[in-house]
Amino acid sequence: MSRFVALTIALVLSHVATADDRDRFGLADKHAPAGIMGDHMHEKGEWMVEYKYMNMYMEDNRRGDDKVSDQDAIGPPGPPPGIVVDGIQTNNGATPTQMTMEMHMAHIMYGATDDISLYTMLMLPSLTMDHIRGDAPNPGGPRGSEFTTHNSGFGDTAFGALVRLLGDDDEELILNLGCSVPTGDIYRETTNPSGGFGPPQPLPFPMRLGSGTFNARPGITYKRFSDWWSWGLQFQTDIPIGRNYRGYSVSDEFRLNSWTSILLTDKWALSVRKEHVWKTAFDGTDSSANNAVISTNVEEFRGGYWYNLGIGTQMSLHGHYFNAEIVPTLYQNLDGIQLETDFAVIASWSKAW
Ligand SMILES: [Cu+2]
Repeated sequence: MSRFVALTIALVLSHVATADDRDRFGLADKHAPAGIMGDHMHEKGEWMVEYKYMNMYMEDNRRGDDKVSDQDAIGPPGPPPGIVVDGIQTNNGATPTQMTMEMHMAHIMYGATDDISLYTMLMLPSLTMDHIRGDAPNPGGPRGSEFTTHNSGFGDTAFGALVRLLGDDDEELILNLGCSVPTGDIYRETTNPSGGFGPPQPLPFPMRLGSGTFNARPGITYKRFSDWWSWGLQFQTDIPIGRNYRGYSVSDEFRLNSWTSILLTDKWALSVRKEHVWKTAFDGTDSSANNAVISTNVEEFRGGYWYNLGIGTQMSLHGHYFNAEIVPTLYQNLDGIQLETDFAVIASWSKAW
């Protein structure tokens, strides 16, 4: 009997010891879901490299939170520039009908101290937009004919420092002192709208690779860890400083995220995330916006509110970390007329040493 008691005590003690020895910040939920950045620290001297991929799909136009047919998005036949419907200018020369925004990201992190991690992120966007033509003078084709534009290259480069303000065994508060530098090209021309016949036109706002400004990107993250689950809350901003050389600045952007991750095992987690996104209109006027014939050239048509849901999984496999998420947009209310966001997929591989 005493042997049984001794064995039981030994087993309980060993289990407690295991639970205590378990590095709670090193399990499958050590990073937030794939759509989140600036959420975790590295200990002094530790490096991390990550490749992250995102693809966002946008199809059909929306005015406020109402869907608009392609024909209504073009607007009634008439001379450019544009026709006002319900107080809102529509397209006239052409309308976008679909866009895919692909992004390749290279992310490097380094633990400068146990409470300060430095990071940088290189972005390679690849943007494709399909359109149909209106009835403005279109040497490229008649009303209803289609054309596609494409752009890719370096985007803006993000870097900054994450500072741990609070941290113990089960919670963390992390301040993100982030910024971006304007390495992305904001002026490229195309003759696709006119089928190669007309003069080159600058690509419109959503097809540009960067903001053209230095941006401040402060953010703050709170995380709480339990034995088999964790949750987090993050407020992250992206605010252009001044105006770019073409005379405008992109949206101020604010994101509020909350998420919960559940550990199925120490190496495999599932997550649910809710995201609110607010964007303001662009400021200033683009000196190259020679027409307002298409909604994607209008500074006032860049703002809005989006509510996204993220369903994700994180996995730790032989020192490699995988993070994937599918993010449908559940609600959106867009300023003016814009392409609506349908969903995004985000996936990453990372390794720390
Ligand atoms: Cu990291």
